[in-house]
Amino acid sequence: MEEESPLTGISPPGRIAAPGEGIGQDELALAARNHGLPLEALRYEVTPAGLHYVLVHYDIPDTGTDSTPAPTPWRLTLHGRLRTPLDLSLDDLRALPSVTHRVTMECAGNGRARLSPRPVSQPWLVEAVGTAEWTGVPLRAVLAEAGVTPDAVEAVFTGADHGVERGVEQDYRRSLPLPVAVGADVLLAHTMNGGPLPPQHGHPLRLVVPGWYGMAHVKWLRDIELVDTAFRGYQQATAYRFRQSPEEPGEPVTRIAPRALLIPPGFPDFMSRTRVVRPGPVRIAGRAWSGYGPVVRVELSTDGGGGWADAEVLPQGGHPYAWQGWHADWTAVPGSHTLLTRATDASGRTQPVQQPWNRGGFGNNQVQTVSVVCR
Ligand SMILES: Nc1nc2c(c(=O)[nH]1)N[C@H]1C(S)=C(S)[C@@H](COP(=O)(O)O)O[C@H]1N2
Ligand SMILES: [Mo]
Repeated sequence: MEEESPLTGISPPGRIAAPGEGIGQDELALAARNHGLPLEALRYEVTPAGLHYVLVHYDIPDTGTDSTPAPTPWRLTLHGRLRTPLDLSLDDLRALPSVTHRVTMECAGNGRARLSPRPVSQPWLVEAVGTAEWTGVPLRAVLAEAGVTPDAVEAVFTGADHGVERGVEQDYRRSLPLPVAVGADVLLAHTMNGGPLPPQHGHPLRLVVPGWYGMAHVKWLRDIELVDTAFRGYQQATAYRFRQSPEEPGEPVTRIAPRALLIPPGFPDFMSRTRVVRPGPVRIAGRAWSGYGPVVRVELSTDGGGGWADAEVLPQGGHPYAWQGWHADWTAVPGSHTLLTRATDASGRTQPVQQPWNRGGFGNNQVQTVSVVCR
């Protein structure tokens, strides 16, 4: 594995915004590159690929598209603690038996921009989510072919993208504990929603780790190394840890905390995004998901969190890693209203009304609030 070499003076250390400090040009530049799911697109059970949220740390690497071949043919290498290292082409992978999983993916930084004080990074509100049908080869089948040796403890996944982050030059690289990597549903995905992966979603191959936050789903996947000690790279040991202070090692970010989102009803005001609805019955619908099992309860508040009523939650319908639809009926009366929704999953995890603050702004599943004017 390549060394991560320190570099100074390029990107500032992780920073917390001062009280009242607005979104800066640096955050705006990230937000303009990395788009969220327009909330009205929650109407689609499977998100059309172009509406799925996008998060790219560095640049989209030149791995070609379906119609434009890459400058160098793409290969996937598997090496390290394996009996038989493998070097596979896309055709090799496409020739293997494939499966399809419908997976809701969410960025671990979703909700970050709502935190106070705000960790300065990609400033998501609540929209860093999408659901796609990923088709590919189960990773465990390829690992079985290569023969993992008994001393292997983790699999390290490397993307074709390269950049520098807080002074550390690196390829985007993340690991999974071996028991997770050989889980039945972890995929080497070459197909998204029935077509080739779009460039921004990892063309031609990405890892899909159902139930885990987005950072684990390594895009433009070119290398898998089986290692006998825990990987300590930047995206594992420095980033994606739950920490209150920069000194502590922190806990790793792994599975997706529960969240419900509602499709903002009525029509929006252009700048404030405040919704306008007419008096009378309004159906409120949305989606809810968790990386810890099915969502068993969704509640809606139409008075800013004073009272909560149960919504009807649709069953998972054979897709254990996809969001579930829900709906509730509301009778709107003239005036201003604040809608809130929260999900509870089968493990008993739910969403806080108050923010769960940490330095990286990870896993913030504080409830969504939507301002509505009825007129
Ligand atoms: N190689 C590589 N893989 C990556 C990233 C990246 O920057 N480079 N970003 C990760 C993060 S933080 C997220 S949230 C998801 C986003 O996947 P999407 O853009 O397909 O929605 O990809 C993950 N995989
Ligand atoms: Mo992310």
